[in-house]
Parts: sequence; C-alpha cells; structure tokens
Amino acid sequence: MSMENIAPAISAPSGMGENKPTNHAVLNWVHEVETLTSPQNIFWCDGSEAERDFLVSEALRQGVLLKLNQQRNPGCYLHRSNPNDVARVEQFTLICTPTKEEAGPTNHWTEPAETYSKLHEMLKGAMRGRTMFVVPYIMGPPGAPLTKVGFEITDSIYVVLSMRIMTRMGAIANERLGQDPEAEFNRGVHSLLDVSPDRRWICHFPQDNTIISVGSGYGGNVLLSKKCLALRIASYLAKKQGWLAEHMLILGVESPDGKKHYVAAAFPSACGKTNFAMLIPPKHFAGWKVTTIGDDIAWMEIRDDGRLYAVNPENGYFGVVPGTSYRSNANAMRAIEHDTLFTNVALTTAGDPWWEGKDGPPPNEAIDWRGNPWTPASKEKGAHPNSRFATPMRNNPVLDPEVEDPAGVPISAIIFGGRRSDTMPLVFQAEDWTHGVYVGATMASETTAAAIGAVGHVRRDPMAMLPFCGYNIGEYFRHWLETGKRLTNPPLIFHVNWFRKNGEGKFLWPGFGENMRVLRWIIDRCAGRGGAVETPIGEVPRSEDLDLEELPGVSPEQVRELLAVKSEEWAMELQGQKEFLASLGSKVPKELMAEHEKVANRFNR
Ligand code: OXD
Ligand code: MN
Repeated sequence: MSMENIAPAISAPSGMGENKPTNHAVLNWVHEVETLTSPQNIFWCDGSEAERDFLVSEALRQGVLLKLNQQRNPGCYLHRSNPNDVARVEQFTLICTPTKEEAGPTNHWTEPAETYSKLHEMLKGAMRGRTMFVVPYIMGPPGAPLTKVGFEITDSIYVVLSMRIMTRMGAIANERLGQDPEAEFNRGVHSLLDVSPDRRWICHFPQDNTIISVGSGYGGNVLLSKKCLALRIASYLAKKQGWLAEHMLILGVESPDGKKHYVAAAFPSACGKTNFAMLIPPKHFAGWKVTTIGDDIAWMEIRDDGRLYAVNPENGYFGVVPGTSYRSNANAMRAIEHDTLFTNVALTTAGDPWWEGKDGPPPNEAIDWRGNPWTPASKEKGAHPNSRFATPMRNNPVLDPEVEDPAGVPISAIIFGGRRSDTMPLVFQAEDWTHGVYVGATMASETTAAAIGAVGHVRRDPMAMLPFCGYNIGEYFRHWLETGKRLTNPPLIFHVNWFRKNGEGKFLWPGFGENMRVLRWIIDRCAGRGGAVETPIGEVPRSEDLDLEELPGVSPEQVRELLAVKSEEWAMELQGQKEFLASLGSKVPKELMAEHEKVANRFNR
C-alpha cells in the first residue's frame, strides 16, 4: 500500500535523541514496535530545552508548525490539523477488555486479540521513512504515591512537543520506573498513518495498561497521557487499586481570613472547567483568592484522616480557545501569551493567533484554521470551535503553590455540573454521599464541539465520565459508593448549572468570575455556615443565602428563576434519570435506584 509520507524522518545532531531507558521491559516493547512499524530511526526524548528547540525548528521546516509573531507571542506556534481530524472520535474509541460486559453499556467494545491483530496489520511498516519518537513521562507530582509512568511512541513531532507541555517528560520517568521489568508503566503507541477517518481508532487495553491510537493527529486522540491514560486506563487502575481518577478540575479558594478550601468539579468537555479553575473573583470579593491545581483531571485517594486528597496528574492545560478573552478569563489569556502551542486557530496578517470571542474587533483579514483567506464577512468561523491551546501550567498566574505536593490537597467539596437551559437550579447540595453519587451518575449536559457529533442536545454524562470511563459504568458507580464508605470525613457534594436560560433563550446568570458567588456559598456550607432550604432535589440557597451584592444586571426575578425547582420540569427530569439508569443494565447499584425513589417521593409528599 502506498502512503504519502506526512511525517518525514528527521536526523538528530549527535548527542541528541539518545535518552535510551535502561528498563528491559521498555526496551523490549520499543523493539517490538520498531520491528512492526519499520521507522527510519528512533529518537529517544529527554525533555530538554535543546531538544525542544531542535524539534521546533524541524517542525517549522516541515510545516507542522507555523511561527507566530515572536515579539508579541514569544515561544508560540500554530499547528493546523487535517480538517477531517479536529475533535475526539467517541465512536472510534474502543475499550478492549476480555469480555464486553467489563467494558459495559457506555463503551464501544471489541475483543482484544482480534483488535491487536487488526491494529498490528495497520501499523505494519507504518513508520517507514519516519522517525519513531519515544516519549517517557510521568503523570502526577514527582514523588507522589499516585504518580504513574508512561511511554508514548509516536511518529508525530507535534505530539512530542505537546507531550512536553502536558506531562513531566524525560529522564524523570526513567528514574521513577527503575530497573524492575515487572514495574507498572503504560505502553502507548501512536501513529498518524495517513490521517484517514477510515483508519482512525483509539484503542485501550486496560488489562495490559496499553493504548494504541492510529490515524489521528488531534490532541484528545493522540496525547495518550490525557484522556487515554489519565482517565480511561487510570479509572480502571483506580478501581483495582482503591482510588479515583476523575474528569475534574481542582481549585483552591482562600477567604480574606486566610482559610483555604479545595474543591474538585466535574463538568463535561467544553463546559468551562478551565475558566472555573482560573476564576478571578469580582471586585466585591476583595481579599478572596482562587488558585488552580488542575483544569481537567483529578486523581484522588483517601488518606489516614479519612479525607479525600487530590493531585493533578498533568503538567499543562489543553484548553478550548474560542471565547477566551481578558473579560472571560484574563488568567488564561496571560498564560497563553507565551510558550503556547495553538491548534486550529486563525492567523492574522501581523502573525497573531485569533479566534472568535477574543478581545477587540476581529481582524479585517486573516487566514482561517484551514489555511484559507478569511474576513469578518466569511461564512466560516476563523478558528475551529474546538481549536485549542496547549500551555504549561507554570504559565498560569494563579497556579496553586501546593500543585507539586506529593500528598495532594484535601478536597472539601465535589461539584457536578452541566450545560442545562432549564430544570437545573444554579446550585444545590446533595443530602449525603450516596445522594451525591446519584446526582453525579444522572447528570446531563448539552453536547459541545469537543467531540464529533451533534452539538446542543442533552445527553446524560455520568460524572462527566461518559467518554472516559475505562470499564463498566455500573461498576464505576459501585466504586464511588464503596469509596464513600471508606471516607470518614467525606467532601460535600453539589450540583451547579451556569447555563439556565429564560423564556426568551437568554442566559440568566453572567457566569465566569461571578461564579465566585456560588463558590462562596459552597465554601460556607463546607464550613458549617450558609443557609439553604430543603427541596426534593436537595438543599438550595435562598436568594438571601447568596452574596449577590454589586451584581448589576441580575434582577431578583432572575435570581428566583435561577434557583427555582419546578415540579413539571423535574417530573420529566426524574423520568429521564430513571430511564438512563435502567438502560445501563444490571451492574448499576440498587442503592442508586433507591435514591431515585427517595427524590421522586419527596416530590409527592
Ligand atoms: C478535553 C475534553 O479536551 O474533555 O479536555 O475533550
Ligand atoms: Mn476534558
């Protein structure tokens, strides 16, 4: 089969690309992949700056990266993906457990041996004329008990440069792994092949701690550390090893009296996790500080004090660009001013990146994400709706000082949330852990551009893990319930909705920094303060329980609407929740159906 070589081999200067690990299990596996894929050469990455500079220069030469205006955007580059390859592909994402039942009703499953053999067929000779990069990395703070080692083999320079931002990459991984050939590490193999949608598969083999991804160059499909390892494989390992791997941001909130709480929040893709994690409190909240531990993934375990502690396994943020502005997220804007890799944004004639929702007027002319001329009159968007930045977490001006703490940070509250035009109040608190698990298990959100498929229809997305749980979702709920039993000092559980609309389809809540008002109520509840009323769905603040001072443009009527629990809407919602749980089969814990009954009965009282 002939295939255009979209990733021609590079030749490294001597002394570079030679960071060969010494663990024999790694060497044997790399050798197997080499034999299969027949690359022209192997580049063993060390994560150094010299290596980055060399790879950037090669990527520029090959057109994989375009240089942005270096005066105004130092260290920033633009990558354009193949227009057929711009988001995660859930229908081609497979969980290959020995039985279909282990993957469960929410995953696409194929049989492992057969899948390996199909993938090996596709990978045969796939790296001919290409360089095979071996990327060693760790997920989690150095020295943390939860930290995991992974290796990604790839034929994409863009992947290497992105992994350098998103993970702690290089010698640190070889050191952590050591010499023991039995030591746990993740094997990730990625090849662009010819970036054809017909041969695009993202395959997970949880029992083998192995990922094989072919035919894509888009971040979520190919930065194997992130969705593939840190969520799908990690969720499986977490269940086996007694911890939690979750699609959650982690933030710290410090009140003016110096008391600090950490909260973890699960929202589906492209629902504002990065914005929430970097929230800037409004003026009215002078003295309050919000700091970021992570913007997408939390690994959490119980410590001796019976509390849940979280670390962010990642080292950078892979955020949605459109809509990011100094108004919506000034911290993100400052983070992406330098040393950032943009994918699929527009390019101005001055060499700046541009996207819909950026501050200021749109440029009179630009090149769109596909590389075509663009003006404000164009029908197409300048930047793809799922265009992304990859930026080191060190760029974040409000990075939490404890982000490297191997012990993690204690979690006071867990927040679930989604994009819902109706039904869901701005915030409510679950009765207890089990009810909270029910709230998370049945949460729903309107779909976004983060995955291929229709945008804007409500889908149930349990704990925001629907596309990311690496095993049977019923067992996953069971694991959450079991974890609750082991927590003597559990976090409180909340649900939020920033996206409720009025009858005219206008958002009722300003969101962004003003979400601080909700966060404050949550923290008050954790501290044993903060009023609420009992409703059938849980405890909801009255408007006087929220600090709404200096919030122009939100009328008392709007606040009532935001906090309303309407029984007509909830009759439908509860029906939907019940049907959803029922559709997930016999592994769903009976306790969750019992929670459903409890809520339904409270409406009937
Ligand atoms: C992401 C996603 O990229 O959830 O974080 O899709
Ligand atoms: Mn995500």
